[in-house]
Amino acid sequence: MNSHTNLTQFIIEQQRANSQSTDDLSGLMNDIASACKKISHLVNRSGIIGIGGAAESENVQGEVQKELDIITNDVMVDHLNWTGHLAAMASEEIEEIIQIPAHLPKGKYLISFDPLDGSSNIDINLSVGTIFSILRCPEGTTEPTVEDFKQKGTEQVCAGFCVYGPTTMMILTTGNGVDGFTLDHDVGEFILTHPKMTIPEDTAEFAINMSNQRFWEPPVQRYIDECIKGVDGGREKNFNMRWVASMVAEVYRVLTRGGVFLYPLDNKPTTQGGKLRLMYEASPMAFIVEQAGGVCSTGRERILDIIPEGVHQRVPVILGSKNEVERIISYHQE
Ligand code: AHM
Ligand code: MG
Repeated sequence: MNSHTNLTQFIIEQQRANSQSTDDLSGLMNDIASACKKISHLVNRSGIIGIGGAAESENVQGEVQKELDIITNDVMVDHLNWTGHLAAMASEEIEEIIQIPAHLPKGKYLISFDPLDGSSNIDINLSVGTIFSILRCPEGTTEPTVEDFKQKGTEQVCAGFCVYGPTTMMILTTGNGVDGFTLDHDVGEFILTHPKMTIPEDTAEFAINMSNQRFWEPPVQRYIDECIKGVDGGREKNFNMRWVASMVAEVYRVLTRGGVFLYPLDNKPTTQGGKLRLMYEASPMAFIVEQAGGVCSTGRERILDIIPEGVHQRVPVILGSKNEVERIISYHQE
């Protein structure tokens, strides 16, 4: 492949190389790419067309929605519900499963998505993104329920995210490595610019919301304390810190230059089990991170091995460069 391979060509070539892959999955990935192009356009023009503010509603998590949370959710639904590739959808913004309207054909896949992750960053012009995870709908199921979505992350057939930053980028995996595409706005195509992305095994950069420090558990307290002390605290190097408060931007950074990203369990939302959502944040990111050679864990178990309890379930997330994440896991085991 040359550097001008576009996403459609890439998907078709992957499908030809993989007997498991089908026209349906290729079609669905193209539908998602179309939705993300539309969202990129809306995010870019949100200030001009006056859709960058808060909405007068809360989502299922009780979080205040932004106008763009609602609009981008509608874009995803409108692009995905009529093409015949999906049996049902789940969105961060909607409490119930989203069914395919009865008059439209149904397909063999289920999708979970966060239409606009990091939307608290919209009004300060920082990166936001769309995250998605695709599962097979159990065979013979014509009316999917929440139960059909409760599959381990290892069952994902495709996961990806689009980050709307200085450039719009789509990052994808179908279990055959991780590839990155840049949106060429002039021609409206995603171009393969970052083939076979890999996460360096070592890093000297961590990302965590330090304002939660007093709420963390001892293993995370210990790890971050050691990073901050650097060579003066027993580590062989000094560490740098980043926190964008936008998971898509953080995972993209980890994919390009390594690092660890933590949104750990803390004693603030212990009853919720963490902040980030399993099905449409942690699980797709875990698939991508593992496919790029990294590790993704709650500290106590591999994210991809969790059997979901519900579509909006929250989990602690620790992901990134292998050797650092394994160190954090070992602190949880001591
Ligand atoms: P959201 O889906 O409501 O945008 O929340 C998820 C985001 C993540 O992108 C990010 O890692 C985290 O929330 C930031 O949280 P905090 O503001 O507590 O630092
Ligand atoms: Mg989110």
